[in-house]
Amino acid sequence: MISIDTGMFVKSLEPDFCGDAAVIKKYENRTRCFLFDALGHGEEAWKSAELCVSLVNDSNMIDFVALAKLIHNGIKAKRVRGVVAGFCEIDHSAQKMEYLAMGDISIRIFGPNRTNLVSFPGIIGEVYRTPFVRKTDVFPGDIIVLNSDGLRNSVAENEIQKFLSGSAEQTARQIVTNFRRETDDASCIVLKVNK
Ligand SMILES: [Mn+2]
Repeated sequence: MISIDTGMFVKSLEPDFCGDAAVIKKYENRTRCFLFDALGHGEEAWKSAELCVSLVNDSNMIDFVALAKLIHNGIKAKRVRGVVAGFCEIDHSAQKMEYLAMGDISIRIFGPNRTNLVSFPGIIGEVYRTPFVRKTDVFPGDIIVLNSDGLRNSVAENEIQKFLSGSAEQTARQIVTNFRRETDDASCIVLKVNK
């Protein structure tokens, strides 16, 4: 049975409104996380991000395809901006992760089993085709990092390695602080898999 140390850090470009949002939910035997980046930044992007967070909070343990569709419909109904998003769920006893990402959200696994996970093309609320959930095994030592495009996409592996020690909270904060572009909101979720 694994345990998960979780951390997140979100840094908005403008003081009052952030168009990126991160949610982590812990259950007895599962950890779920959700990262959203609404198009652009500022108040209009913030409205979309807020809607996504409230939909996640209102829908306990909903499957990810249904959640993506729910958010797609919610955005269209409220006529707010589209979002890109990444969702992960780790089953602690099965040591498996399910994930779904749409658009420019990066999900990577660092550690001995270094992998870039695949995102579906599209924008939830705008250019939407039904995605599906993918699965992967997770192992103690894995560090799962989700981030928005507010971080430089050139973030090199050896550069990021320097920030992977310490708690998940510290890692998330350091990744955002060191790699944010400063032209967009920036966000990062870190899940550290422990024995
Ligand atoms: Mn962005």
